Amino acid sequence: MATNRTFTMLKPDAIENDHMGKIIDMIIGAGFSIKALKLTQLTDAQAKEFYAVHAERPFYGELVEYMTSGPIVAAILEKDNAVEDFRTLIGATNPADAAEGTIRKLYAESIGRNAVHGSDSDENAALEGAFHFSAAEVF
Ligand code: IDP
Ligand code: MG
Repeated sequence: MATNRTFTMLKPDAIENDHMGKIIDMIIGAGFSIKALKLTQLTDAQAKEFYAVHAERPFYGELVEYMTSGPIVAAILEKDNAVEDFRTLIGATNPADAAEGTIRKLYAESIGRNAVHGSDSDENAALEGAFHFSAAEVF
């Protein structure tokens, strides 16, 4: 398993608010290289499966509705220490708690509509990347 890759989604609010280019620029500027990239929209079934770990949480329905509400950008990113460094770059889940200069501090609307996803482990990065991309789409 590649330990130097992570998976991200630019969420519907980021695309809707025209932050796609600025966020991708920040990601590349922070030293990540893009190994797969697509603009797509999650189906209800895909969003439910992707966030199945949160199925019992009170915000699950809201989360699935939001994540299917418009297009997202999905991407696989490569860098040394990719998972941890990307979580640092995006900041805390709630933008109110996110450090200055992080993607969520700059661009997230709220704890729910928080602009960007980042995998939380190497194992989940590999699973999430494979969920969104076929082998031929990954470089
Ligand atoms: P993370 O994205 O920082 O890893 P998680 O706890 O894994 O945060 O939650 C997944 C996603 O669920 C969050 O990014 C956010 O969009 C949504 N979410 C988390 N907590 C809440 C909440 O309290 N209210 C509404 N949505 C939430
Ligand atoms: Mg998470």
